[in-house]
Amino acid sequence: MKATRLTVVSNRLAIIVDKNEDGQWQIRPGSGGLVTALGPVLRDRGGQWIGWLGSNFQEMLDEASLQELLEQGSRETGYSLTPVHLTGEEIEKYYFGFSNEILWPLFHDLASRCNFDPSYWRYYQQVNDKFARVVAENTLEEEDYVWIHDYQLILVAACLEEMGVRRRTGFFLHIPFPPLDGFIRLPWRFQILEALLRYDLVGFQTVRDRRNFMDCVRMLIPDSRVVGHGHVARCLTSKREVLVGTFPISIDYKQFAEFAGTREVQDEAWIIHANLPERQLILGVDRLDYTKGIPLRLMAFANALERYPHLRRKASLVQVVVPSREGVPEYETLKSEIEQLVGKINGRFTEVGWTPIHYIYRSLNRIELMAYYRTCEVALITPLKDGMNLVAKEFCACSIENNGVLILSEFAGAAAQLHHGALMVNPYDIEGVADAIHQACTMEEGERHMRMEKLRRSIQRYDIFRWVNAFLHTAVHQHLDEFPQAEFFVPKPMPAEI
Ligand code: GDG
Repeated sequence: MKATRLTVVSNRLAIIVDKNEDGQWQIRPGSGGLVTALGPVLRDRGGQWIGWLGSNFQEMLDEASLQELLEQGSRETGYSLTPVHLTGEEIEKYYFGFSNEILWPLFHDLASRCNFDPSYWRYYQQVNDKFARVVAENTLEEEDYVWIHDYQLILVAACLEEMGVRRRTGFFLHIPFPPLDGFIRLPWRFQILEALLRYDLVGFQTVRDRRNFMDCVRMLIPDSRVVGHGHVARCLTSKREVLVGTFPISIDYKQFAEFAGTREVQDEAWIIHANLPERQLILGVDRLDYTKGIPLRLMAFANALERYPHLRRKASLVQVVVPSREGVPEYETLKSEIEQLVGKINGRFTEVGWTPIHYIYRSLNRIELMAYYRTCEVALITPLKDGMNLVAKEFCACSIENNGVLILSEFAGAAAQLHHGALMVNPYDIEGVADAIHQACTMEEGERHMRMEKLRRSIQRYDIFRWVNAFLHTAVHQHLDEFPQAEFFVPKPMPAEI
């Protein structure tokens, strides 16, 4: 039977609720990789997005006002917004604890940063169960395809099954899946693996992630077998059969390329270059996170200025750091480390009329971000590990004159697709990255064009719609177009005891 509605479930809803300058509550679009990717997919499709609002709004807003804001959000986004309310303690232990102090570092191969606090697990189970109950209340077996996203919600299908609720479910992991010798350290390794095997389809960003997952299943789940090759394989266990696929996520290429060509972006781009004249601009854009490799990147830029003095006055790094997980001590330490490095490097190299690093610590609005993509000659994207990295793809989509150069870490998921046109680097190799910076800044126009054309063609071909269609086709033999537009429905309020 065909599914007639797509229900997306993720930790956060794709919107931010906060107060405007006049102290009035407002609703506005969120940011981050998941929102960029899934917004265009659900837009105007009458689907549903279930997620946490990002703060404890029940205590600040009455139910009717919140409902009104969500309905306004639904009208603006084109899909229904169904909130899951979390308590302060749940946010602390499920979100900051289990998700971000255990799964996030472990899955990014940084096990030494994990805090395996045993109390976190119970909250992870409790919140996943809460999400499952909201899913059960707001979906129907025949109508909905329930697509669950990312590491915070691995247990949802298992919770639904334990509640005796049958739904068609798929799971997509946006972050990497670690190799066996990393994963095996997780005290809850069997529970996590078995929970992933309760979905009908599990999707990963890259072949490497899927291979890591299969290795773990083979080693840790007795009597399991993997059958088939290609981008989707079947994983057979004594209890069930699960499809396991590779689906590299992408962006709405057309929207980025068109927006980059608009007058407003062009004007903003002109202002940036007019204020930083006669130099090449190298761009870094990252959420504040230790996986993004920002300190090593700054050291690589300093190394380039040291070893290639002709780059001085001729190149500046614009490093945008978007605040993330504020208040977490580890992230505060990282912020200080970055700021000290920026100060040190600028102190060492600045000359009259030239500052080597322009450091921006805030979220840019869409026009500003597009203008930086459009106008910067080089993008320097050097995560230590990344599920995909959409910034790399966005930069290329916005390089509409085909003259940008992409420097990309071998450890970003995007490397598998973009390695033909990008300058590939090992982010731990400071001199290697410095050499790539020099190569990018001195590259002939012909080579820039040739490389960027290749990159843009590939991203245009494998855009976000191709990603969603590949996933849905594997899951329910349907394309996105086959999910008919529907009227919004009003989600049921959560029962008070949840
Ligand atoms: C996770 C995985 C995977 C950035 N600065 C601003 C801003 N952004 C937007 C970008 C981009 C998104 O945030 C960042 O996406 P990434 O993919 O680079 O990274 P994560 O947020 O860590 O995403 C990642 C992704 O999920 C999708 O599967 O690729 O590997 O870690 O879209 O445009 N947006 C605005 N202002 C900014 O200053 N408005």
